[in-house]
Amino acid sequence: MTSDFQPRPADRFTFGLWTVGNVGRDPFGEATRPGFSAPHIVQKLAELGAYGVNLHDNDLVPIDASAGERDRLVAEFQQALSDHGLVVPMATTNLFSDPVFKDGAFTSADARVRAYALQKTMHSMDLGHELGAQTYVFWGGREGTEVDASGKLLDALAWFRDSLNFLAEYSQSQGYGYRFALEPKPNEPRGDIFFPTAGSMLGFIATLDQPELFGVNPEFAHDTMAGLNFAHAVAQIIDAGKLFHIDLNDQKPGRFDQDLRFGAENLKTAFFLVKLLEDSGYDGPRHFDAHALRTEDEAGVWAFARGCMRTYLILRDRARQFNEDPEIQAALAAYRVEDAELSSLTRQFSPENAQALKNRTFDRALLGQRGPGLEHLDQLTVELLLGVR
Ligand code: DIG
Ligand code: MN
Ligand code: MN
Repeated sequence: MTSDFQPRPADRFTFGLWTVGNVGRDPFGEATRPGFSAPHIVQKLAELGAYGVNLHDNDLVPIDASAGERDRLVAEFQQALSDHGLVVPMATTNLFSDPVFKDGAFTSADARVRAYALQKTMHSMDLGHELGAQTYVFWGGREGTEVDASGKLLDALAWFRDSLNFLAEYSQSQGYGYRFALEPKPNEPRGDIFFPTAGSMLGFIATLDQPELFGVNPEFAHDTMAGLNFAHAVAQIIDAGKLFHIDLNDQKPGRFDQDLRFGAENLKTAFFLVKLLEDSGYDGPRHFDAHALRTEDEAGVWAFARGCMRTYLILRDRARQFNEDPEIQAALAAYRVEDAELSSLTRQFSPENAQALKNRTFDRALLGQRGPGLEHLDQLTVELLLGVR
């Protein structure tokens, strides 16, 4: 059956209001396209086959909006969601745009800023709950330093921990039932951001009061910026049972965070990531935290959004082909060598197993001569991705 690669809500593709609403501004230039209203974004994403839309508080409600303005904007957004059948799986707080957060929010050296960040986040959690969000993301864009003489490297970790413990209790006291997803990034906008990689977040979660409420929201571009293999990072997060959400996009290694269209740069890594998500049974949203190139107009924005989803679907179909390809599966079977007797000794420790293993003779030279067939397997994979298998 040839798939039409037409995105459908069942595929669970989501975009943030800030992604397709990106106006093309960058550190060296002004906006190149108009912003869109939240209802317009909802309508267009629904037409493209998306499942949902995510937001920071201030993507929908300006930071200085009156209570009446807030309620009007929320009502209009909810009406559009209802009219077009989109949901809001995830919400988060903008703790990075306003100058008050210029030296951090939860990790600011100013206790008043840390307290204000907690207040702003509680209001944002209230909004997210009102919109039906079940996952709450923390991306600490300003939680970092340019000057380590600040002396807060350990204090910052403690302040961040205290804030997350406080907000987890707030969610429980309100009956919100949030699961929290921590998003790592190595740098930008800060010179160094605390908790730079997925591994950093996994280690930190274990130090929280209620670690079961916390997972990771890894982003393709962020681990790639750090020179890491994103599929490896996601595998470790899945192994830990902590893939609570995921930000998909693309990135040219060694550059600033480009938030490129999914599959625009690293097709092979994108393929192995999609295969990992699908083979592992990940059933969360496939969120594209990306934006159209600054060169694009509105038509380019929607071509970008459609491209993110189509590429995911095409790679998902290639993963199916990979799993059904007899030659690839034969190469994979040949790659692994099983030995029932040795496995019985190594599977479970016992003094007897240890002694038997110590007494065992291994032909190290023979073992070292074995060719695993990885060149053959990788070429088959490349040919599958190039569409000649
Ligand atoms: C940047 O990658 C961050 C912000 O866009 C947002 O807070 C988070 C949620 O996707 N990703
Ligand atoms: Mn990013
Ligand atoms: Mn992100």
